[in-house]
Amino acid sequence: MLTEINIDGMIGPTHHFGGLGIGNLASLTHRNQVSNPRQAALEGLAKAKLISDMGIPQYLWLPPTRPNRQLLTSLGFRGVLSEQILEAFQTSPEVLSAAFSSAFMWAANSVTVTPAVDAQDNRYHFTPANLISSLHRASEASERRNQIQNMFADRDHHVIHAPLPSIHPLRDEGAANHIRLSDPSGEIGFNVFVFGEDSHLSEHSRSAESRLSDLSKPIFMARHTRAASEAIARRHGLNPETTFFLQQHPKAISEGVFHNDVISTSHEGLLIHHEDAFLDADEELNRLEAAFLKRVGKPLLRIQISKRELPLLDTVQSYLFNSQIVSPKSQSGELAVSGARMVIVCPGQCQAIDSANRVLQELLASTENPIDEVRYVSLGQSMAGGGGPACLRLRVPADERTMRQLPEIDRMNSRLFDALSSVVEQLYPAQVTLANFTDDRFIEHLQTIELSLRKAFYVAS
Ligand code: SUG
Repeated sequence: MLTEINIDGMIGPTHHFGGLGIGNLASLTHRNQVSNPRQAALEGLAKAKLISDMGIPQYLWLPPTRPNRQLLTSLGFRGVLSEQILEAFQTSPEVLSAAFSSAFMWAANSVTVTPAVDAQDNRYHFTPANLISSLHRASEASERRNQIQNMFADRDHHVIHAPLPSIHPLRDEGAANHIRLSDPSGEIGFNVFVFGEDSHLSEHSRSAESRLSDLSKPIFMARHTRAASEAIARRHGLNPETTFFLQQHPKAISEGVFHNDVISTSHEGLLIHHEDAFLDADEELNRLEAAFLKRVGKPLLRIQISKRELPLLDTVQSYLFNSQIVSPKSQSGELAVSGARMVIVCPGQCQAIDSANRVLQELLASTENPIDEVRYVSLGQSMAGGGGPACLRLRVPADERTMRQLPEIDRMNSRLFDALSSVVEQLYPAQVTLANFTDDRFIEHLQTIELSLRKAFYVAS
């Protein structure tokens, strides 16, 4: 029996609106607006606590150090830190924004993980996402690799790969574009990789005709390639019979669906996706359904939401598909007190947008799916950067051996929640724009916050 654990990236004190998210309409719209890191972090903690209170083991990753001085230096900004910052502010504000990025909070982009039961070598495999589509996220790869190595430290059981090579045809955005479906025990798994671009490793290997006929390109650069997904499936040693590759619909990318988890969601044997999520996917979806039926003995529950029910615009504005579907557990691992088999944790926006609200009410009313309850969470600050509940978390299907070695200190509980909330309330700034980063006192204060957060983990454990 595998246990789904969630790991959230704690939102950092430099959370701001840099407008750097490629194809991400919320990020582009909020560019340069005043952010509120305090509210952002409290909202993120409250969401993680809600999941933990439903009996789902919930872990947290601390924010990495900001500013990322190495990035400033590598791009040629010289002098002491304050000089580097000032020059970047005056000449390349996007670089300054990248060096202060809090985008690590969207942990769904951290890594692709597959459990031991899926692999030929019977080991866990982790590939930290290279995130090379954007400057502000690419340096997360090495930071994340360290965090994953520390958290999954059983070297005989957990293989932590290097991120894929940093070349354009191998763009990888991690678990946001990976779906693992399974039977209720989690032991029989099906890995579905979703890519935005059907790229070739070398432009030369494409025929001239295929290049000329490629008129279906989205208006935004697709952030994830087929070549990246295939490389991950290969290095993780996955069984081709239970591994699937789907292409994101270019139309959806053009309308602001920059990751698959903005247009499809899944949990165990349930897959909910929009009609426009995938391009020419019938054959691969049929293969998936047939493989699921054969191995699990029950059909995959696949629910397709039409664009009549939920237009693409409302899909992107409500982030309905970025909801987290969870199976609540009581302390003893049984069904939680509310009796709900599955709970869908949705962004508050889903309540306000009529079409999304109707889709949710229909899902709840239908007896054909196990979703019995909806919980709305307020994540205004994260949503303004294009990240809903599911973006903020990485799911790992953990086996008993993994559960035993996970560091207790990183696990969310009431004590840790109180300790971190208190640091955030007392020390996190409530208003941030790029100009704040040029203030030396602000930079010093960031160090105080970093130390206080670390201390909170130790005190609470
Ligand atoms: O990569 N936003 C992130 C949001 C990531 C959402 N994750 C998932 N869908 N899983 C991104 O676009 C905004 C940064 C800014 O506004 O400068 C940002 O990076």
